[in-house]
Amino acid sequence: MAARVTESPHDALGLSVDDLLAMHRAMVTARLLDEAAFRQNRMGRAPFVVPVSGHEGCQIGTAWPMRKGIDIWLPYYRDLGVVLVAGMTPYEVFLGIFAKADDPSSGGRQMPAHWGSRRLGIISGSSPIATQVPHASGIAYAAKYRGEDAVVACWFGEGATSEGDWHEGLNFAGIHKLPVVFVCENNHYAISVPQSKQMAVENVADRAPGYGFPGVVVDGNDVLACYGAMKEAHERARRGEGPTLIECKTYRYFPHTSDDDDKSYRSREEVEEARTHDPIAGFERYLADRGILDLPGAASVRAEVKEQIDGAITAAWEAPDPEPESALGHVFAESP
Ligand SMILES: Cc1ncc(C[n+]2csc(CCOP(=O)(O)OP(=O)(O)O)c2C)c(N)n1
Ligand SMILES: [Mg+2]
Repeated sequence: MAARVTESPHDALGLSVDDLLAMHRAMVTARLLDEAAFRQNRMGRAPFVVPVSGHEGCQIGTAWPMRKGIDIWLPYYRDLGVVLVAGMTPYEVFLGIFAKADDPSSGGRQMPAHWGSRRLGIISGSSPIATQVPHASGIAYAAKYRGEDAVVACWFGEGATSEGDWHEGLNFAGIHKLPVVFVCENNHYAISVPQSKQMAVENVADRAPGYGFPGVVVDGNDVLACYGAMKEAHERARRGEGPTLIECKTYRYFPHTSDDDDKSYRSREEVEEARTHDPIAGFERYLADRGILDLPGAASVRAEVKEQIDGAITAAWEAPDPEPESALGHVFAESP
């Protein structure tokens, strides 16, 4: 019997081998940058870091269909992978971590991981959880009103969905059929609070029909599944059919931030079990099975990325600090 040629999931999604390799590199960059940032924290050089490890599949996958220079990004603090796809460089990330003058997010004046970039269309985040959600709906309303082609994407954790801002933002987006995609990175904890103490439903996505648009659940550790869900939601938004809520089930491997001790609320066994679903290892198996990237190939990607990150750390550490006079900038009204 002749062998049947089966189409790979990435073919069906219209992704080339170059796309897959670039996605893999972005995931590895997020992971290694995360680990390096944590080391800088333990060395006393980075006061505060927010880990991404475990979320790379859902972040790279959902960010990938976004069009640079056209679409608008509203990430939350954990979205290192999202901002890397948007075009932020490891050097810029470390400028923020070290609070340097050229940090694109705030010139070193906000906490790290409060991403913002005029150049990249990333809207500055505030610290209160879910405040980016009504912002996203408002920006999407403006885009629709002006007849622009922009799609707005807004990322948040499942804890954010307990906030009033979240419900108001989704309700408004549903009423006006806005071109916005809401992406929930459900890692089952809001710092120490487990999902069961935050909501009486199993899936955040189940709430979407209550606002009049579809909600989909995807395996957040499967970068291609996340890409596929976002691609469809992005196309739907562009067709004028309104919002989508995508819920990516995932897990964070490190504590909530460098200031958290996760041993107080989850067992080591639970974390180890979650690590067996590592999004990077899973994607590397997918690539190896199809002869796209073998083990030595993956190792050399890691080596190249590590070198790039080491260079970024050295350069960012040596970059100038902000002038003391700029400390109160953007705090009080300034005379022209
Ligand atoms: C309105 C508000 N309440 C509480 C906090 C403190 N806080 C910061 S992050 C966080 C957890 C959010 O969890 P989730 O949305 O699931 O995202 P995750 O950190 O798990 O990725 C909390 C409670 C805050 N920043 N804002
Ligand atoms: Mg969470």
